[in-house]
Amino acid sequence: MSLKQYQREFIEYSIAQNILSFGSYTLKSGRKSPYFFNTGKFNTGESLSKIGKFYAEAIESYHELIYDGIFGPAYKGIPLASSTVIALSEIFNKNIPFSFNRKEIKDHGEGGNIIGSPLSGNILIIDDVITAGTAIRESIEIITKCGAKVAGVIVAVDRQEKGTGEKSAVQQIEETYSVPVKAIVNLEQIIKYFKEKDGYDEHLSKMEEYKSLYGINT
Ligand code: OMP
Repeated sequence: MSLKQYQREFIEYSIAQNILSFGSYTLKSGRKSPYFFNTGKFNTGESLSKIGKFYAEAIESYHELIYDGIFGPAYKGIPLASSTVIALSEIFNKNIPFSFNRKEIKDHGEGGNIIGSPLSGNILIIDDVITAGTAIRESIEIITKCGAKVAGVIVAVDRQEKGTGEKSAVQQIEETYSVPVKAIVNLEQIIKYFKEKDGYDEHLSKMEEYKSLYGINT
């Protein structure tokens, strides 16, 4: 699987900004990982503008993503999805409705847990990272409860890890809900990038070791 220009730029920018970092991290799943991708570090005007463009380019490149609206789950999905709809408008001239949820129950004022465009039609979920798929399943539930349909999911990084069985979380979600799940890049592509560059041998061997423990066969 060759890397497209925007995927290369995405990896380079993420490393330069320490958004993709290396060390020892305990994941939500309890697994200990030698790398972590933190979209919370897209925390300046420039970086949000860039991440919006990376998502928009990825969405445009996957023709199986057919959607009417975009949903960004609280909290990390909200700035990601808002940056993406801006990029879709400015670069691709597509004016896409956007909504997000609040985590807290609100019983006064405008009420309801969905803010922004009403959730209806085919909704594309934009989220940060997929590991075991728990966060994505929660978003799918929110959308279907509102009576809308999930058109697909796009994340920044697919870590390509086994879910509850031998299949990856992405494969399980695709099968269970019959929706496409895509990423700007996946672990295999990050590894490929490192193989092409000098100076990443240490990261590379740790990532490959981690992949052999928790990764799917790619
Ligand atoms: P799952 O719900 O297991 O798919 O894990 C995805 C969530 O884990 C993300 O929404 C993040 O909150 C967090 N996460 C990262 O942000 N970056 C990583 O590299 C790994 C994780 C993680 O904990 O698995």
